[in-house]
Amino acid sequence: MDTKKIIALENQFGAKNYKPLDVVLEKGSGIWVWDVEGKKYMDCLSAYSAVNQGHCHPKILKKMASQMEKLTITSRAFRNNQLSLFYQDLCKLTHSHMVLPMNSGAEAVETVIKAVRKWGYQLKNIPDGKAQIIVCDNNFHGRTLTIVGFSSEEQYKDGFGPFTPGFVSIPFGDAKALEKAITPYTVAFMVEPIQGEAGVIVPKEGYLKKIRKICSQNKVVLIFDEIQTGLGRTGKLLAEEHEDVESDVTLIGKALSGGCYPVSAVLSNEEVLGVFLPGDHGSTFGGNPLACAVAREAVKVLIEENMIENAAQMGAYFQSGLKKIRSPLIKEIRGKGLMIGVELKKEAGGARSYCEQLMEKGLLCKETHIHVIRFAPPLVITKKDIDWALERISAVLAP
Ligand code: IF1
Repeated sequence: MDTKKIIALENQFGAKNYKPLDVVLEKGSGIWVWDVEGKKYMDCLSAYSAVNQGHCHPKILKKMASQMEKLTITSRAFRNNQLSLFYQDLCKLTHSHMVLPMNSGAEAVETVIKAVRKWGYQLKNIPDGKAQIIVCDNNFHGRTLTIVGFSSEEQYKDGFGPFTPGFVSIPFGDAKALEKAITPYTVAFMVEPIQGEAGVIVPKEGYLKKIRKICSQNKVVLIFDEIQTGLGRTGKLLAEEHEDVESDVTLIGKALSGGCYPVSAVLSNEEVLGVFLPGDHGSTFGGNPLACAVAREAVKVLIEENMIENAAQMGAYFQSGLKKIRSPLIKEIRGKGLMIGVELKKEAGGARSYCEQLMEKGLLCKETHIHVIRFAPPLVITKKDIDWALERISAVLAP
């Protein structure tokens, strides 16, 4: 089937909750993907950072295939021999004390919300039903009802209420606002170290340190949602390392499986995840041996193949190249490592049409928040690849 027919079929039977670029992909390797007509593209989105290790990484695939032939799922009614090793690997790597495995990012977020509420009732003696969690304006933490309920994006909520109470939202990057918002009922502050969906918003240096201090002083659990920023994307294993800060709980997902499988995890100190008792929480697929084996290999590859250092170096190179483009359309270039946003001026008329033009030239990327083009290629990208990308980006933005 050709591109047109496939799109028609999709439009006939599929729910319309997305408006993808009209490219139909069928193959991928490293930073490259191919459409059904055989046209080759550079992937500068990485499935929203789910394939940091590059498409179809041979070592991850090999591990997945071999585990698949042995055992794929046990449920948590029984133990499996991969889960404990997954725990051990993640704890060693991130200095966490306890791990809870889930599947999607949103599930990891839901999990931590339950955990910190229970923590607040048990360890902070908050009266039943009063626990409050502070989040940030323009956050993105997923699509479940509880999560969209504390989104500041009207479309994410419109028509889907009623929502879960118990959330307060403050401006991102404003430590004083956090101090002011804390009450005796506050159990946690949840924040992305760099806001992704909001348009790659990097807070001022020192913000993470300040919020760490405020949370500690007020006995508030600090939760970093590193589902997008984590696992090398910003040039560190976790973005919190840029400011040498340790959260109480960190959420990871997406690239945790190298894009092969949905795997997420709540990484925590002993106190927070320690509140869960048998029966309090769970998931049929969470912690299954296939997920654990794939995730262990995906993390191993990230480290052994120096992808994190490469993200730091290539990110700096990509950003400096973008800054050399003399375009009247560009308002600002920002980001960390290979999480890069190019904000266009209003006169440019929105980022979407530039993404479409880049697609024509063989480069796939996606607009976020109308005016921002996001560039987030797999972390295996080289200088030569970036030069190739910059040529096309400059042809589109500075014709
Ligand atoms: C979609 C954006 C990215 C996330 C953070 C939790 C989750 C996400 C920081 C939930 C998910 C996604 C989901 C995807 C688009 C997307 C996204 F454009 F919305 F902003 F990545 F940049 N925390 N992000 O970024 O994880 O449940 O999806 O596994 O289509 O909604 P999930």
